[in-house]
Amino acid sequence: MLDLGRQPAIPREKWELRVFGAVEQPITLDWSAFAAMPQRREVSDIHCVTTWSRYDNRWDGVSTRDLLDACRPKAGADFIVLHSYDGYTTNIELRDFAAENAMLAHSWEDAPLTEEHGGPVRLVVPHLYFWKSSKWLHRIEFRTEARAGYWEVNGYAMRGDPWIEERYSEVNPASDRL
Ligand SMILES: Nc1nc2c(c(=O)[nH]1)N[C@H]1C(S)=C(S)[C@@H](COP(=O)(O)O)O[C@H]1N2
Ligand SMILES: [Mo]
Repeated sequence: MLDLGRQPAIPREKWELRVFGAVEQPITLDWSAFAAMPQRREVSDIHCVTTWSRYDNRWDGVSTRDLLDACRPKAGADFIVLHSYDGYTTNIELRDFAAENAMLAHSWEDAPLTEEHGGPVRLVVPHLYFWKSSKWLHRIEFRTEARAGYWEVNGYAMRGDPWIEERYSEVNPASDRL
C-alpha cells in the first residue's frame, strides 16, 4: 500500500513523542530525552501486505519494552493506537507492540531514517505487516478497548499476521484498493 501522500518534514529538534491514555506514567519525549534512553540494534525482515518483503534490515533505536517499562500500561490497557505526523493512525495490540524485536527506530542501515522512510522516528514491528509500523511517529495512545486505525477502518485486519496472510477484516472486507 502507498503512503497517505504526505511526507512530513520534522527536524529532530522539533520532534516530540507523547505517550498517553491508560498508563501509570504519561511521558513526553523530545529528541534528547529519546536519545538518552538505552539504545538497541535489531536485524529483521519486513513484509508489506502487497506482498513485497525486504530481508535483513538493520534498525537502531529504543526497544518498545524499555518504553513500556517507563510508561507502565495500566491493567487492561491491551490496545494501542499509533498517531503519526502525517495524520496516519494504526492500531496494534500491546502483546504485539511488546515483541522482543519491536523498536522505535531512528536509524536504518547505519544512517538516520530519511524523511521518506519515517524519520525522525518510526515504529518497527517485524512480525506484523508493515502497515502497522508507523512512520513519523508522534503519539502512542494506550486503551482498554481496540480502535481501528486508517487501513483497519478501510477493511484491513486488526492484527495483520503475515504468516497466515491475515490481510483483510472478515467483518469489514477491504475493497480491492491496492
Ligand atoms: N505514518 C505513516 N506510517 C506508515 C504509512 C503511512 O502512510 N503513514 N504507510 C505504511 C505502509 S502501508 C508501509 S508498507 C510502510 C512503508 O514503509 P517504507 O516507506 O519505509 O517502505 O509504512 C507504513 N507506515
Ligand atoms: Mo504497505
